[in-house]
Amino acid sequence: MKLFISLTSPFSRKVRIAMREKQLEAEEIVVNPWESSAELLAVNPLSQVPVLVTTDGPIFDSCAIIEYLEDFDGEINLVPLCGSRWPVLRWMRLADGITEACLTCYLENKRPAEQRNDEVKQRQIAKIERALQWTEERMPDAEFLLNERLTMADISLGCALSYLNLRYKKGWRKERPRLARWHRKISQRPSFKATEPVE
Ligand SMILES: N[C@@H](CCC(=O)N[C@@H](CS)C(=O)NCC(=O)O)C(=O)O
Repeated sequence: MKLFISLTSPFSRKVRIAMREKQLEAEEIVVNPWESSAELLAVNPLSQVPVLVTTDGPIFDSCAIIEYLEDFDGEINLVPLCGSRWPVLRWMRLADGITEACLTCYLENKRPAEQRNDEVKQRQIAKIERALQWTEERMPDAEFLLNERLTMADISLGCALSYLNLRYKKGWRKERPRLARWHRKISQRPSFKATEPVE
């Protein structure tokens, strides 16, 4: 399998960590999705990463790729089929929502000053702040968010928080000690260490 990624993309990182945790291998191809190279467009007309190229064709969108991988290898399961399935999916979507809001702010900040829309930015910041508060209030003392083992809930939230470290100027750690402690710990896993965002 081939995995098209960018080294700062939090969505790519979710898949890279999941593959390492599942002990699955893929050749990682680093691209800049904003450049829309012919190589990337050949596998994803949306010009986005991640894309997993499989014998079933290219699969894009990190959540669809995770589903594919769960189907491909059910041995190390990261999205349970029953039990905590819905809580895992809720955490996954919450974490992706934080990431999407932060990405929107980042893109807004990259526009020329006279074109930036402060209303758009403030709305995204409010989402991030509310979601972080929601999370802080629900952080367990345990190593993992659900069950006694790693799930996509942990991977998605860990990637979202690392992305905030990279792009969210306001910072988030000071007022959320439980979340900061949990993030420090999960970031020690080899799969997280091997995929830290690189500019
Ligand atoms: N929902 C998609 C989002 C993927 C995404 O937004 N990727 C960004 C990089 S972090 C990208 O490729 N952006 C380029 C573009 O949207 O043109 C997923 O979960 O994979």
